[in-house]
Order: sequence, then C-alpha cells, then structure tokens
Amino acid sequence: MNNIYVTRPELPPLEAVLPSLEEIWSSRVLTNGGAFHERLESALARRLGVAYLSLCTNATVGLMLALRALDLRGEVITTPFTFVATAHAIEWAGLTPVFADIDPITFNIDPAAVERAITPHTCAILPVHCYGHACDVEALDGLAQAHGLKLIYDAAHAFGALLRGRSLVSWGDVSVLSFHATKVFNTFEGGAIVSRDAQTKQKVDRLKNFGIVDETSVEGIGLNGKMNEFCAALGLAQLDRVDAAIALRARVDARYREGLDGVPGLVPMGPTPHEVPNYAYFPVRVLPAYGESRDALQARLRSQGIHARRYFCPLVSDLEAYRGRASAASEPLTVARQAADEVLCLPLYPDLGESDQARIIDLLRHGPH
Ligand code: T4K
Repeated sequence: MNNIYVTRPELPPLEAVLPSLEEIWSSRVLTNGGAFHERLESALARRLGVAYLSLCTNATVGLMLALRALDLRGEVITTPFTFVATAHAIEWAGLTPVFADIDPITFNIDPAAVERAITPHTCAILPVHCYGHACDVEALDGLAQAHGLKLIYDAAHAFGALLRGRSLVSWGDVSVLSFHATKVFNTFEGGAIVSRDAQTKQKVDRLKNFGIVDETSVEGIGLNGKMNEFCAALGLAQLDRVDAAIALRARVDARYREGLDGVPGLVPMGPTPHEVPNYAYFPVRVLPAYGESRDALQARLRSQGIHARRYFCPLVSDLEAYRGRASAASEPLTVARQAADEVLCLPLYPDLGESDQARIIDLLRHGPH
C-alpha cells in the first residue's frame, strides 16, 4: 500500500547543493556565522520584507531567545491550540504560560479572551498564526499597547504569508519562524527570529551565541542557537524554489476545495479575506453532519495508508506537563476544546500527485453516509 503522509519535505536537486557543500568542505567554516549564514540571513530578510532577521537552530529555541531578549518576567498569555513547543519555550524562558481561548472561525487566540486573562503579572502575549493564517493582529497590537505588554508571534507556520500586502512576520515586537522539515520552507531543522528594531536583533544575535560580545565579555545568559553552514547553504537553494513550491501547494489546496465542496459536515478551513496564504496545511473540520467522528475518519484513512493528522489535539493545556495548573484552568477554553475535537489536517505538499489526492478525496466523499 502506498503510504501518504500529512507532509513530505521539499528538497532541491542534490546537484544544486553540491557546489555549496564543496565550498564548505574547502573553507572548513562549518558554523558560527559563516558566509552562508550571512547570505541566507540577508536573502530571507529581503524575501520576507523585513529589516531585522536572525537565523537560529529551530523555532523552539527561537522563541526561547526572543522571550529572553525582551527581558520578561511573569505570565505570558498564549493559545492552548498549538504545538507543544509554544508553551515549552515559555517555560524554558522561566515564564508562566496562561492559556486563553481561541476564535471560533480562525482558531487563533481570541483577543477578548486575552484581555480577560490579563493580570498584574502579565508581561507578554504570545499568539500563534495557526496553519499560517493571520491572528487578529490589529486587536492584539491594541491590547499590547494599552497594557504595556510585549507581543511575540509564534509564526512557525507563517513563512511568506501576507496580510493586506504586508508580511505577517512584520507584526509584533518579535516573530519566530520554523524551517523544520515539515514546513513550507525547510533547512532540515532551522528557524528565524524577526525583530522590530536593530537593538532587539543585536540582543538576539548575542544570546544565540552564548551571550558573547567579544573575546573577553559575555552579556546575558545565552545559549547555542546558531544555524550551521550546511543548513544555511541548503536554505539558499530552497529559497530559489520556495515560490514555485507555494504555487504547487495552492493547486493542491484548490483541488481539495473543489473535490470536497458540498460534502455535508466536512468544512475546509481557510485564510481570512485579506490574506495571501502560504498553503502550509489543509485543516478540515469534521462536524456531526458528516456522520462519522473525526477520530473514526482518521482511523479509516489510516487503514488506507493515508496519514492525516489531528493538529492540534490534545490541547497543550490538557497535556500532563500543563494539566491541573491554575493557569491552564483559568477559563473553560470551550472553543479550543471543540477545535481540538473537530480538526483533521489532510496531506498537503507540493508534489502530492493528482491520483493520490483523488483517492483521498474519494475516501472523504464516500464516507459512511
Ligand atoms: N510552534 C508551532 C506552532 C509549531 O507547529 C512548531 C513545530 C514549533 C513551534 C516548533 O518548531 P521547531 O522547533 O520544530 O522548528 C511536526 C514537527 O516536528 C514540528 O516541527 C511541527 N511544529 C509540528 C506541527 O509537526 P510531528 O510530531 O507531527 O512530526 P512527524 O515526525 O510526525 O512528521 C509529520 C510527517 O511529516 C511524518 O509523518 C512524515 C513527514 N516527514 C517528517 C519529517 C520530520 C517527512 O517526510 N520527513 C521528515 O524528515 O511534529
């Protein structure tokens, strides 16, 4: 049986990367801000339309670095409907995650719920552009300003997405992207931190290199968050192809929308009206009218070799590491709980074949009803 997974990493032809590898082999500069690192940093800043971008090892470390660079203490309001790394990064930065409910349409954090969760201990808001779809950035900006809070976006899914023509990662004090294998743009493992100003970028750049300022001084408790030359060289080759890859993703997305149109109880999620999406995921809501539960559908697909995923179930606030804390239970998180019960992410990647996709659509159309 031909297995189809929720995603399949995009890669350049090996020949496109080999000259860079030869360069690395001959220079013996493998890491610590080498030439490929510098080139990818500037190329990505240009591509994403931002001024201050720092490469890092992955988005989890990127979030930890961002939180450290902003010198925060206390509670950080975040969404429970996310990958566990979001809350883990808050904890690793010595802060306390407080979970607020999400919006029923976008499944992104609900600004009204954020406002209700603000206490004298709140220092920041950390929303996630879930599936690469924009948060209510204006409302969140307003809240952050009104209450003197920092705003850090987990933009792990948001590579290349635009809102009203503006790069989604340009919102907030800091945004953090993931370049993990499963993402729209990958460097095997990797990430980037987008800062609002030069001073924050400098802090991030020092902190990702142990806090080193020069040979004799170290400022701040840094860590090793540097992207190595191999990943940076791969990133440059990926960058040449990423627009074509997003265009292929768009075609897969369109075929799903057409093929699933009119199936009762199966509701594809989508971007908000002013977005240019990146087609990172294809989440569908499986409602009672479908006649089969989300979990039964996932199991039926899996029995046919189709590995759709329940991003994000269980909620982070229900995981053993967070469950039972006052901050995890400060609100009922009703919408988030329902979202976690409904969503199934279908396979979506640039080279998902038409016949494979037709098979998935067929299984979804001719369900138990
Ligand atoms: N914030 C958010 C909102 C995130 O979603 C994530 C990561 C982060 C922060 C942290 O970013 P990083 O620190 O990772 O940069 C995957 C990814 O491992 C994780 O990066 C991602 N979110 C999350 C949503 O998805 P899993 O547990 O689903 O991964 P896995 O290994 O089951 O991969 C899914 C499928 O992808 C596999 O069935 C097959 C395919 N695959 C995967 C890999 C790794 C490949 O074909 N090749 C591969 O190398 O978490």
